[in-house]
Amino acid sequence: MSTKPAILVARALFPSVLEGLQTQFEVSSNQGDEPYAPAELIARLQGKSGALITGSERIDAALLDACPQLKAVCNVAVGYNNIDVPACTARGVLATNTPDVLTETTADFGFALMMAAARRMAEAEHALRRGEWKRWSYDMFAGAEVNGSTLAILGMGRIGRAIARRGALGFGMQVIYHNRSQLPAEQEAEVGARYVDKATLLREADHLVIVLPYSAASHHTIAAAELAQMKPTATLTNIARGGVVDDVALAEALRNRTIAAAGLDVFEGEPQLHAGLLTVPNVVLTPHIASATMKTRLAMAELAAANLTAALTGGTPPTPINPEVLARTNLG
Ligand code: 8YV
Repeated sequence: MSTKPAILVARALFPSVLEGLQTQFEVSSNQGDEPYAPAELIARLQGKSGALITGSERIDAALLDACPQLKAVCNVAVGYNNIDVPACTARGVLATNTPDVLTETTADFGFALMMAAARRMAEAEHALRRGEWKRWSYDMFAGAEVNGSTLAILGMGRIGRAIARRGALGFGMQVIYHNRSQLPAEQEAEVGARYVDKATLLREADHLVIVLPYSAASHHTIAAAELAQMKPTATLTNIARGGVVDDVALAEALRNRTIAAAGLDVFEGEPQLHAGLLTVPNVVLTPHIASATMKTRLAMAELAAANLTAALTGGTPPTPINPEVLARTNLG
């Protein structure tokens, strides 16, 4: 019988990363395309010391109680609203995520999505595919100006700041932001970012980009009342989490032209989408791919594997979410 600790890899993984884990652990891995349903995840985790998971696998108190031998859950994602961190900490389970390695790639995508919404790229392409391009006109798919406009960022963490740099330094945008706390002066100075309250952010935004972590506190931070405060020419881009925006209210605001357009990579209840979003023309929709380049996805998987390996072999996990667990226990 193997003396290696047993781990579960919840989704099909890069072979190189899987092979690395197999040198240290007895690895069970999901070979299929489908994520495990919650009950199957619990069944598969029986006897496992660790798990390499994605943002789609929910780790809650009930799962942790059903898998008492679990020592570490390692997310291949920077966001970790799928993990009940206090429940992990209370049970001495280490949780880790993958910050930094995806920052620039995700910011690239957020900026591209904002530009696509502002310049009506998806709407224009769909019309072209339908054979509707017959002649030129001054206002044909005329969109909103990006260069020199006001970029409003909700959630000024690493990704928010990377988007701010793109806007300020590359496109001459004025950057305003709202965040739990104001940035240090030198970070604000880098892009000339101005801290404002939420009402000012909404009122002054030409392009609102949402990069806020999801939690009960940020649920529906943008709903009908907030959308009503925005300019009718403004765009909204969400690369954070679906629940931060009320998708029903957003679909309504797009239909009524309360705002001009939206770019959405994340949705409430994804992979299902609110039907209203599928029928309005002025929205660009992508399936949660802001971090999806092979280089970045590999870096995320490698970082998660490094966290898991360190956690179960007495090392120092590089990016723990609840490092207090390490101080209390000898996980190895
Ligand atoms: C992941 C993400 O691809 O890092 C995050 O928080 O949203 C994405 O980069 C997704 O969560 C799957 O793990």
